[in-house]
Amino acid sequence: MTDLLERFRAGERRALARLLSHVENRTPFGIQAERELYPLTGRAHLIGITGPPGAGKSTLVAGLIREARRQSLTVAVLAVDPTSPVSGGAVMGDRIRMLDVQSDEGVFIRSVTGRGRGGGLAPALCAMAHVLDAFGFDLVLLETVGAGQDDVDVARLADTTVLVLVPGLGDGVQSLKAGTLEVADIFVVNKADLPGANQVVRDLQVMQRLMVGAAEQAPILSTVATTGEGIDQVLRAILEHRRQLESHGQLTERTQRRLLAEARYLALEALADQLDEVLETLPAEDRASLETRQLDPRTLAMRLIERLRLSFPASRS
Ligand SMILES: Nc1nc2c(ncn2[C@@H]2O[C@H](COP(=O)(O)OP(=O)(O)OP(=O)(O)O)[C@@H](O)[C@H]2O)c(=O)[nH]1
Ligand SMILES: [Mg+2]
Repeated sequence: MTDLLERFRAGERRALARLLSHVENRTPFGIQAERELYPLTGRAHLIGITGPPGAGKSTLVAGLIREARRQSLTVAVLAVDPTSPVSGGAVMGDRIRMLDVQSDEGVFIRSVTGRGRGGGLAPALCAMAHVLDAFGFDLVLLETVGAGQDDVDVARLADTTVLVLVPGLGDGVQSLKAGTLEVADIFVVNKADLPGANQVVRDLQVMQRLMVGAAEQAPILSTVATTGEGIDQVLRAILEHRRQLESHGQLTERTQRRLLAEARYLALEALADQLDEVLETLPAEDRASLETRQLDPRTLAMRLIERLRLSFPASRS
């Protein structure tokens, strides 16, 4: 196993792939490796690409890879592929086949499924992003479908978050879930070749006047991801966003916030697991007293907290 870490440090891609699996599945070795590699992280630019199913995120990511390579930047991608094919979007692999990157050492792509993994998606993605960062990639792109709360949170785990919107979103921009717009550092209106794209841009401009925070000033860019139109501007805006954070002294604060959010996720997961264990061994009298109204749920909740054994598990399955 130490051999695997050595080969990873030597830049061997097969070692990277295997280590990612360990980290994704949270094997004891993966958890140990994460800790050992952590001091090597902090150099990569983490970029979240989020948006509704089928918005063209993967196509945009493929375009960003091409553009980044043109500038000699190395790129790793973690793509959370949809577990059901409802979106009509192709999986990352299909998009990437359009690129000629199979033999390019500067590109690494990994699909992450929502299933068959211990723990939530966000902490797994964070851990995998750390590994890619430690390996030395300049850019680490996280593609997630912005539909659930989990994904909004994933977006917060990046240095720069790009929200991809398209014409024809039902009621338009207004119908997006609360909190979705606020995570954006950059808005991309993709499928600008389709009717209604200009309306989405105008709607965003109107919304921005009502917003406070980063999204208030986020650039709004139009793209046709399938032809590559406008993608160079998206990459420029992404790189510029991080430069701005840096020059205004906000990068440190943002990074701290991001890493704290990651620690919070992990702590919450460990607590939830232990809570479930405590609940499993709950005395039958307690269940009965709840039902006979002698014990109220809040009082029981306090007792449950008292019974948590507050320690962190070595691994999780
Ligand atoms: N007309 C048009 N179609 C596009 C554009 N970009 C992407 N598409 C098409 O939209 C469909 C979905 O593209 P994907 O890149 O797979 O979208 P996605 O957001 O990654 O989808 P999920 O990962 O499933 O949420 C594909 O058929 C693309 O060819 C565009 O700019 N214009
Ligand atoms: Mg996709």
